[in-house]
Amino acid sequence: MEDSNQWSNTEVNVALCGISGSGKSQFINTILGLRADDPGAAPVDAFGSQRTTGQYKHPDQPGLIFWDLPGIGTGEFGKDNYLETVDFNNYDFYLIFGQGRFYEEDAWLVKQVNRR
Ligand SMILES: Nc1nc2c(ncn2[C@@H]2O[C@H](COP(=O)(O)OP(=O)(O)OP(=O)(O)O)[C@@H](O)[C@H]2O)c(=O)[nH]1
Ligand SMILES: [Mg+2]
Repeated sequence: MEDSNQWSNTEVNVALCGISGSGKSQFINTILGLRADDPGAAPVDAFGSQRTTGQYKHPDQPGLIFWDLPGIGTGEFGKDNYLETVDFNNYDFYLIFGQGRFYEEDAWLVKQVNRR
């Protein structure tokens, strides 16, 4: 019989993308059961924007890895340099976070994910 837990030995890389301030880092902390000021928590910021990608392993499923990407559309990361900067091709799943309205960046991200 096939081992029904086989999936848990497989590495799954989940990219969290979306505009700055949409709650990507906060979502990771919620999944990990951390508060923003706990050690190992993803930095959450009301005003600034994140510049680097963070890697967070699920505590119970180390093969499940969340990648906290910098926000798109901050001026620093626009459509021209975002994909290369965040290694957009290198993930298995993509979660697109939106905030308030459906922006041009959201539509563009959907298109990029569909292409892959
Ligand atoms: N009310 C509310 N505020 C939230 C929620 N998620 C995040 N925030 C707040 O929104 C702000 C930005 O959250 P972050 O998680 O840092 O957003 P981000 O998408 O990681 O932003 P960048 O790293 O700049 O791309 C913080 O002040 C959070 O406390 C939510 O679900 N509800
Ligand atoms: Mg962030």
